[in-house]
Amino acid sequence: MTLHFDPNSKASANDGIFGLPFSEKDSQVIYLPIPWDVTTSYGKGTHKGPDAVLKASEQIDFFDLEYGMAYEVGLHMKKQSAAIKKANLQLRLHAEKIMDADSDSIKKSKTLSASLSKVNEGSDQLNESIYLDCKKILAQKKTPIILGGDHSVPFGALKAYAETYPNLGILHFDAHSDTRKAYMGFEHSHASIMYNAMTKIPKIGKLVQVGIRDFCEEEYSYTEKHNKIEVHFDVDLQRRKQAGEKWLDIAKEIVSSLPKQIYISFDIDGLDPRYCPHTGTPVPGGLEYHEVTAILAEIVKSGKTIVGFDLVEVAPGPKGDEWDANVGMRLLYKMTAAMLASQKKIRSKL
Ligand SMILES: [Mn+2]
Repeated sequence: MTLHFDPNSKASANDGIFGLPFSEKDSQVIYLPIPWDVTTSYGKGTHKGPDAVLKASEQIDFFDLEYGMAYEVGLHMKKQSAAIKKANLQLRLHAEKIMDADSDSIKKSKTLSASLSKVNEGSDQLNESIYLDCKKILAQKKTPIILGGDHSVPFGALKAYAETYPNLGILHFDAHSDTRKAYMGFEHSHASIMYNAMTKIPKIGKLVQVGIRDFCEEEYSYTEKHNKIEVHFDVDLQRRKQAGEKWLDIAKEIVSSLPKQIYISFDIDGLDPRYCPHTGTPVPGGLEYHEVTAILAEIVKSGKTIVGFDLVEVAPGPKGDEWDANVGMRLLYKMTAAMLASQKKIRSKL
């Protein structure tokens, strides 16, 4: 393939993600930007994440010491859907009314109940459209990557991947357990993604959570009792490090608990909040960037395959502050590279 750009010079996001000129047809990896944060309860702005990551992506240096030149297989980001953007803004207004009310008044008020139904129906529609998009791309033997948006958006992708890869393992990086049955009446909120995945997608083989440090008692007992869920709580990981255990050994243990085929669902707030100060619900503690990349490298070395992933909850700071988006786009590129290396589509240097 002829590339009309110089990988050694600065890229421009006007050409495409990471400044790459690939069309969808010429690409192996298709990023789906989803500007959606309807049920985000605390910080808002993650619907602006995909744009911010795209803009920041012109800062990338393609050469990666661990994985070489990952871009060569073709990386392409689709255009954002205007319909999703519009639905997000409209449904947010309904969701805000619900968030301001208590559960009794929602039940009693017809307007509020109608608003809640609208939000739930809108979420179902989003899930269905992402599911169909992912199925289509997977059928072409390509890899759809969801770029959120809040953590409700990958549900359709999880379903499509679980149908494609039997006994799929989900590796979930997050500060939050995300296993609430429903959050404020929202059936598909960012706080329920893994509950929904494990109850509504029975084909998922296992869920391994890493960095978890914010959850309610109900979530704790749900994950403790569930025989397909394994949780590596942040406090336990920290304690083991403090006692002198090597992170590499911990990383190997995490990888060994996963099935052969792995989908990564990455909430940026799994990282220490200094990497993502503007994300919706930051929590102190969390993973170092290099602790994450060590886990990725261990997956590649283990011979297991990262079949796909998502990156969610990246939210840009005020104008001029590119830090959150910068970390997000580097993680996006790193995960893409590790995934392609694990699929043997590029040659790993590990
Ligand atoms: Mn989270």
